[in-house]
Amino acid sequence: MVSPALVSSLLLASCLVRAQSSTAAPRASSTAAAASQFTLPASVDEGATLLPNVYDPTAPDAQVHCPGYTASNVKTSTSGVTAHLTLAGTACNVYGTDVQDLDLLVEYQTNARLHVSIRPSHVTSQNESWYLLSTDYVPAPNQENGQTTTSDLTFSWENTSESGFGFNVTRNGTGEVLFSTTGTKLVFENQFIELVTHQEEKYNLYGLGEVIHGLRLGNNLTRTIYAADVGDPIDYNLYGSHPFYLQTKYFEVGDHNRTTLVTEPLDTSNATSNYTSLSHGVYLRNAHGMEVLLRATNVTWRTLGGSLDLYFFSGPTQPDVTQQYLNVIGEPALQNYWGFGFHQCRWGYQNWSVTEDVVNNYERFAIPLEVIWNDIDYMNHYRDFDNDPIRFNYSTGSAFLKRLHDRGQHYIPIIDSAIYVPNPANASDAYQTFNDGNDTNSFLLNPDGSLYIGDVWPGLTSFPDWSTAAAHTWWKNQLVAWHQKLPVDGAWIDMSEVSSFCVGSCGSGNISLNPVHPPFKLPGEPGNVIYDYPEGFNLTNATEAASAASASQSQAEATVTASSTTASGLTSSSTSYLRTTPTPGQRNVNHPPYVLNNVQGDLAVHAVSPNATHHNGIQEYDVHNLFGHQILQATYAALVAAIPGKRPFLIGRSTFVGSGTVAGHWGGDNMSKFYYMYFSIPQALSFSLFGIPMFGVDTCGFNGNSDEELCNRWMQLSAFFPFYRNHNTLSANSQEAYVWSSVIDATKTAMNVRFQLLPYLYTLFYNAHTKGDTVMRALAWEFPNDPTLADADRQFFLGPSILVTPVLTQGATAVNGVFPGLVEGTAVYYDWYNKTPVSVPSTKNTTIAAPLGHIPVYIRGGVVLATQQMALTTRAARNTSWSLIVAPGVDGRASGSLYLDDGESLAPNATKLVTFSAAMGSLNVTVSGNYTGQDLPLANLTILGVPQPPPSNIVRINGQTVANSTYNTASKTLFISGLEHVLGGKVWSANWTLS
Ligand code: MIG
Repeated sequence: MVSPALVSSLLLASCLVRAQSSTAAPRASSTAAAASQFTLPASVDEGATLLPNVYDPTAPDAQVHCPGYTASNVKTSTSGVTAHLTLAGTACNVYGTDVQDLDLLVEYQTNARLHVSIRPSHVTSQNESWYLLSTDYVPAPNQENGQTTTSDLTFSWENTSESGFGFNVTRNGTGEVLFSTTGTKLVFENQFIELVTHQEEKYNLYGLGEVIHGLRLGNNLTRTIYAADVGDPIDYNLYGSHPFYLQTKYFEVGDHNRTTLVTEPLDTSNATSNYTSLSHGVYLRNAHGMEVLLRATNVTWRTLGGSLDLYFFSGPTQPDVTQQYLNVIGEPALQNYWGFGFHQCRWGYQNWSVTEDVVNNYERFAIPLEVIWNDIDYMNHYRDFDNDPIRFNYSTGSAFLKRLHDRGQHYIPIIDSAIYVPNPANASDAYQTFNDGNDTNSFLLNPDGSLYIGDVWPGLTSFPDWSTAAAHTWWKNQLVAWHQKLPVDGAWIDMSEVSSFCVGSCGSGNISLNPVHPPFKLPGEPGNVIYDYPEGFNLTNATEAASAASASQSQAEATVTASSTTASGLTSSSTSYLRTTPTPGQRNVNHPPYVLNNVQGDLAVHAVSPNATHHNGIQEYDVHNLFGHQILQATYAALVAAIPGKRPFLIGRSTFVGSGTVAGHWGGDNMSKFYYMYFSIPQALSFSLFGIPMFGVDTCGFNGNSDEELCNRWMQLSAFFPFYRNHNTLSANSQEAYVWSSVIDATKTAMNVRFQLLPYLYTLFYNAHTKGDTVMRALAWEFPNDPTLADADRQFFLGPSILVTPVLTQGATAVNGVFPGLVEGTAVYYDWYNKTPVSVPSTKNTTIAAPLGHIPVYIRGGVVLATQQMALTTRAARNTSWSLIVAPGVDGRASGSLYLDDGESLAPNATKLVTFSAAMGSLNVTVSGNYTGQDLPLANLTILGVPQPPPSNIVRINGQTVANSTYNTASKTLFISGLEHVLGGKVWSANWTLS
């Protein structure tokens, strides 16, 4: 096994090369940098050497050592159960101090939602309240109309002499056991909770994010949940925390007892529709660092604190589970229409004119660009709410933003989570944002009540304390005041895990050194040049690849020499690990006895230390995973204050349960590699389950250089993700869509589809916001009766009706994919581009031609799509005339809906809902609502899959002849144009019927 500490140092090294102690390095992106800046030594960010518990052969097994609990005083009511749990023997104190007495509360909250809470009896809101996750931070749903007699689920329990108290959650009707702890011991300590559950072999779990992994989590994975600032390592903890899973069980039809689970890999060529599935969801409402151990026949939950606050959702389908979950945690925010336009960003647009050049280049090449972004380059020495006075001054910027706004374009800046602490010895270093926060007690503290000082880009920094109302007000005031100087259109929140580049409060005695340089080199600084390219770059760009490879080799040798003095011993067999043992009644928050498999090792590495203290007394240890969520909530409120009445555009890196109610998310620091392009799909689908549909990744890749082929494929793939942004790291080669001519064409081709589908995408978000529907969907969710789709994550549906089958590998000219239901005769598909029905293949897995520049996209039959046309901005696109595509399903019918409003008001005063239903040669359009802003002409209508020309080509609307139809024998489409004048050129102004 590779040492985890080494893994994390390698991960860091992929982007950030550690600087040697005390050598001054120039600032990569600030021309105003002080030449003689102090560089923090690399050692400031080195924590204790720890061996994760899951890899520690000497770690005690709590199931062996601990006594479990005994239930007593059990009371049953019509809506639930209460009981007392008492430690069933001598305390084991294995990774903390055992809690003697627990309260069990079981609530049948609704017929689909069961709540099981186990918490210490002695805890109150005053006394060790950290055991309970405050509803101020994360809502907890209440008892509604559920009853034991009508519930879909049943809770049962037992006391055994072997293991004490255990419980089962069973699905009524089928009798399936969904969750079972019986025969295992409950362990409940002040720094460690363990709940072991039984699973059938080859169980299908999804969710438990954030992680870079295939969609189906598999049966041998440790899912650590602890917010981490790290560049997208595979299978480790990452930025966000989502302790929720979806489980799907497949059965054979006719197996009414649901006794035989379908788990074997099935022969995909002849799978028939003789299967069915049932899904349920489990949510652990706990914000502590935790681990979910997925093993062959067990799933074990371990947390570093809090309580067991479990919610079970009965489904029985994935859409049901997601709706039930989002009903508890909050449905996703309705997005601005313009947020669905194309976004260009990079780290390294050094000033306003470089930034505006990018905008102009997009225009020059006639590629739509909706939003231009700036990274930390714009800041005055990396200080929030403070622009560099020379490179990004306010007057030039305001004039630029006015030009953008006049053209219907927008501007989004990054905002970092840490706040610079000015050097008290230097009056010219004054920073009002810090002073205001400090004066209002808005920052995190050391345990002794002094200011906690860490390190991020600007140097030594403080961190907002979101537990205080004052911090929210201060943050809002800062953003509002800054917005008056520069009318930005939204915010991009970074480093919110919350990141700090030194272990502990490293700056308390060192403020007079500020501003200091981080303890590593930024990309592009001497000794940290990017030589990495996508897979296959040596095949397509041999000469450039060869020189990059030799340069990269010499850099690697230099780096090894430079770091050997500090990194020695990391892999040596004599490594001594820090192991802590519990002290009765006390917690060790910096080094808890149970060691998570944290990607950064020590909990304080690249993060604010667990013993940082909030003004309400709570330690960071207990709320670490919430910082990223709370800064999004604070920023959402601040944006509403700065831009009244408008929906905030907000993207965050660290998210928690419920963040989708205020923000979207990007996938973080991926690499310019084909395999990261693949991972964007399971990452997006997981965020569908988490209720954060406004998701996209750094298109063309963040770390490393991109290339023409990868960027070509990726610009096309991301066009089908809700959040569509190209973003790049500092000093990597440019990768805007106009850099390569084939990418220009490929981008326009895919954007053309995206723009036509914008009204559909917007309607999907409306349904997500109002009902908890998903936007990007796994094939398994749309075809729950096909077990072969259980791990399908190289294709996806956008909503129910658009199937995307992208090329994800280098050098390919074709892609393998499935058309779910096509062979079985339960679905039909039409090629997006030529609208031709897809012919039924002889095998399920089909090879689809996909030369560079072509992304296969299909319409799944059964839908009526209302489309508009591509324009350079969504504002212009919203004013183009409409088209309708009628794509019949296997039964010859099609239906659809269209939601319209002004696209930006928080509470629109007028909306419109249009519904379509088509069958037997006629289409009914029903309109409700008062919004008239998109009552524009209908240009044409295309009916797909028409087997032969209709007997008459006369087209009537509301009985009146209006046009003729044209039949195309090759594509089997019926095309009707010349409809511009129907309904006076206002197609959604009234109901109508076409025949
Ligand atoms: O890792 O602000 O994920 O998108 O460009 C450096 C600089 C800090 C991390 C973000 C990335 C952003 C970068 N930031």
